[in-house]
Amino acid sequence: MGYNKSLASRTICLHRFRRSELNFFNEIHFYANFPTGYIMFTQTVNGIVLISGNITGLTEGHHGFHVHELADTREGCKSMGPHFNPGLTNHGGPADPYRHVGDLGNIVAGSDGTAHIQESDHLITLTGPNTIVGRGIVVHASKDDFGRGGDKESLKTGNAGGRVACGVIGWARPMPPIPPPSPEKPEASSNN
Ligand SMILES: [Cu+2]
Ligand SMILES: [Zn+2]
Repeated sequence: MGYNKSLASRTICLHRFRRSELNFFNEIHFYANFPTGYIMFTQTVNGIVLISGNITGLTEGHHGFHVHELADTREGCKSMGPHFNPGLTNHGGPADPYRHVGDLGNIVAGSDGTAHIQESDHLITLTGPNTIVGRGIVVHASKDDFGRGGDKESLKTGNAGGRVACGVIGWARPMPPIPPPSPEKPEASSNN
């Protein structure tokens, strides 16, 4: 990973993804593959934020990937509120001229259920009014249609479906990306 050379400051965020709504039965049923991983956000000197990490335990295919307004996990990922949208615009894709600040598009999991994330964004920041620190990062069940779905919900959420994993965005020391914990042993980290 070559991002250290472009670090503006010690501004890496670290996330722990976690299945949002567990009950006893689906906990057992999906035990070996609930979504887990870390995402690092690194702000560079030119303001671009690099996004890197791996998330395992997903279903194959596209998953909407957004910064949501709140870091509130009292009701799992549900209480993280809507997409982070300080400009009060419609939902869009990451490359669209009008979009929510939190609209980071889709991540794509392969047949092994792992999404390798290595991208950048020009709108989110780790400082100032568009800061994502203290907010939530959410992975959805379905593909984000970038507001092109032709219905009201598309302009709000991209019809990305349920929230399958989320994490609180907070400060972390600069460090190389941490390999996600083995999905075979989720009980070691499921009690905090
Ligand atoms: Cu979302
Ligand atoms: Zn959005």
